[in-house]
Parts: sequence; structure tokens; C-alpha cells
Amino acid sequence: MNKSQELFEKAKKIIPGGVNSPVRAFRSVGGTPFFTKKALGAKLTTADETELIDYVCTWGPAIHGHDHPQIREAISKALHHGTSFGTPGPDEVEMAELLVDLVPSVEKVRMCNSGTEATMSCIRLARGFTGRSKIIKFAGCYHGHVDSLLVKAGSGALTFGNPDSAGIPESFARETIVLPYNDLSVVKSALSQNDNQVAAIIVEPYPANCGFILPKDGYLEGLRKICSENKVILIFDEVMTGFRISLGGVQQRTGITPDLTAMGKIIGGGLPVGAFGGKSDIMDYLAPLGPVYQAGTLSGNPLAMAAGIASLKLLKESTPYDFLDELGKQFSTGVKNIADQYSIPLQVPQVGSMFSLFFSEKPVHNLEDALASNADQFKHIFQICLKNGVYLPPSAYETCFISTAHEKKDITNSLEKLEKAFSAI
Ligand code: HOZ
Repeated sequence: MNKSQELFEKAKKIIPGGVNSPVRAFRSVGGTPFFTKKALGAKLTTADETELIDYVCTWGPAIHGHDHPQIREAISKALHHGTSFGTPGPDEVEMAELLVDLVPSVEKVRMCNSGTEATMSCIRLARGFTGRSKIIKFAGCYHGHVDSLLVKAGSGALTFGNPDSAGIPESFARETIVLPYNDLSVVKSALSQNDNQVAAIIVEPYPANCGFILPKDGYLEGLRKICSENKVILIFDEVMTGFRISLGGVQQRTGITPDLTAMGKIIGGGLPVGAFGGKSDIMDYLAPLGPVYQAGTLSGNPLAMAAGIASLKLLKESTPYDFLDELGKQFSTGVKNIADQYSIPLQVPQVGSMFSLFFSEKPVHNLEDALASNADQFKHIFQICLKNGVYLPPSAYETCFISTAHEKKDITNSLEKLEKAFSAI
């Protein structure tokens, strides 16, 4: 038994399933998870001293790679001033200014502690603002483990075949209307069947929790139009895409403006942070100005703000998006060529530093298409890559990430390992 396996055995006795978040358990790819001892740049070092090229990037946040010196320095500086104040602090203002400056639709913003808190608060705010209770979400989109959003959810919920979690009262789930992504006609009919009852439509504008899926031409524009016509709040969950697809997220790339935006991951620079923001008239419905309550002892935590500000400033200064896209293309075209060479059907949707591998003949437009892809082939590729020093996400339904610490030679090296894996399918 190696060290990771020993740790996992111990962990299983005292932590449910041995992990603090289900996707870490490797259930859908088989085997047992490795434990990480340290992470630097584009690489993880396991408890057994194995070095892995990391395409998970802590599920998105590590856009600058692990342990970036400027982020480390910002955290250690902040550490000397105390770890939590429970009062407003100057960094919260700087963070809010940055977010308002960078994200096109955000006029006011509130910090919280995770992406889950951000989406949960957006939903409550939309309900409070509109006085309506139903919401629309899309099958395969994952918005954290919020009760009303854990219905036909992606990510870990999907990986374990439980897109509908136990523990959510029927009455809660009834308030959530689940529709297929990329089809505007079903949205129109759901709204006419539930006239004046829908508070919000929440969407990952580029869904990244059932693999990586892109909207069809006109889809996001259509959602925007439908929401405006029906006085429904449009919520973009940009927890994964924010600051990654572009500095201002999908909304900047597409020019489509939601009413509210949920943020997380990159804005914490590796520490636990979430935020949500949007139009002032909606945001002013929050307590203490308005009737919608939302709070948090650690919200705007000074260490997390310092890390997040450093992370955002680095992006602002270096604008690495062309470089990230180059690496993303190197990977996606490289792996596609390998698949073609072995006549293995593969789709690799990619934008910038986000992409996923669908073992499928046809392009993937929604959850149904994603589930029709060959997850066993992904499992096989995952295992061979891992044995050869390349860490892909441990599920066919998660997204791969690249950081600015990755180099072209890392991608070339990874493609060599992938070629080995494809040759053995
Ligand atoms: N939110 C992450 C992206 N699917 C998964 C991280 C987790 O559930 O631990």
C-alpha cells in the first residue's frame, strides 16, 4: 500500500467516503485518489512524491498555477494584520472596485465564502426582488450544493448517478423547473405555462459541469431577450468561467449582460471566496438596505481578499488570455489528431484554458448528448494518463483547466502520454 492509499484508508474511517467533496473520491474513474503533498506552478506532488502535470487547477481557481509568488506574498503580508476582523476592511472596498470594473454587468457586489453561497444568494435575491418563487435551471448545470439547485445537477452529483440529491423536500424541488440547455423553445413554453411565477433563470453560460458545453448561436441572446420580456431575472453562474474565459467572463466575451452574476474560484486566489453582483436596483434589495437577508462572519475575510486582489491584479496586468488560448488549442487540436489517428470518435470543445473530452461521434449540445458519450473510454484514458504523470479531472463530466504556469512543453509531454493511452484503447 502506498502513502496515498494508507491516508485514504485512515480517512475513510472518519470522513464520509474519505473525502471532503465527492468528486475527489475517484469513484467514476476507479481506483483510489492520490493525496497531494504540495503544489507548485503547473504540477502537483503526491504524498508518494510523484509529480503530476495538473489539468484540474484546483477545479479552476489556480489560473496562475499553484503557489504563485505574488499571491503568496499578498497573503503573508495580510497575515501580519490579523486573520479576521468581523468589521468592514479596506481590502473589501478594493475588491468590490475591481469586480465592478472588470465584470460588465456588475454595478454593486457582495462578498461571500463560496460559489454555492453566491448562487444561493442570487436565487434568494431574485425571489425577493420579483416576489415570485419558481426558478428555471438547465439539466447538467451545477450551481453548487444549494437545495433548490441540486436538481438534475452536474459535477459530482452527476458523476455518482445522483443528479437529484436525497434530502431535498419535494416541495422545494417543485419550485425548480429543469429544462434542457441550448433549446429556447422549451424556455418559452415553460414561462407561458408558469405565467408570472418565475423569478429567475440561472445558467452556466458555458456549462462546465457535464463536460464543457458551448451555447448554440443566438442561445444566450435568446435567454436575455426572453428574460427581459417576462421580467425574469437572468443569473449567469460565472463561478467557473469568470475571469477565465476573459477578464470579464462569458458576459464580456459575448456582450450579453445578465441581471445578476455569481462568482467564485479565481476571485479567491486559492482561498475560499464567492461573490455575487449585478444591477444596483436589485442589489439594493439586500439587507441592510432591503428586505432580503444575506450575511457571513467570514465574508470579505482579509486573507481571502488579499489573495483574490493579487490574483485579479495579475490577470489585469498580464492579460494572459491569448497565451492560455494558444495552450488550450495546442492541447485540443493535439488530442483530436491523436484520436483521428486511432479512429476514436472524440469531441473537444475548447475556449481559452477550458476544454473537455467527450468520446462521442457528434457534437455535444446538452446533458443528454454528454451522457451518450463513452465514459468508459474516458476512464481508461484518465488512468493511463495518471500512471504517466498527467492528472486529468477524475470524471468524464468535469472540465480541464490550464494555467499560465503551464508551458508548451507540458502540453507536448501530456500529448505523448495521451497518445500512449489512445493506442491502448
Ligand atoms: N465545483 C467543482 C466543479 N465541478 C467541483 C469541485 C467539488 O465539487 O469539489
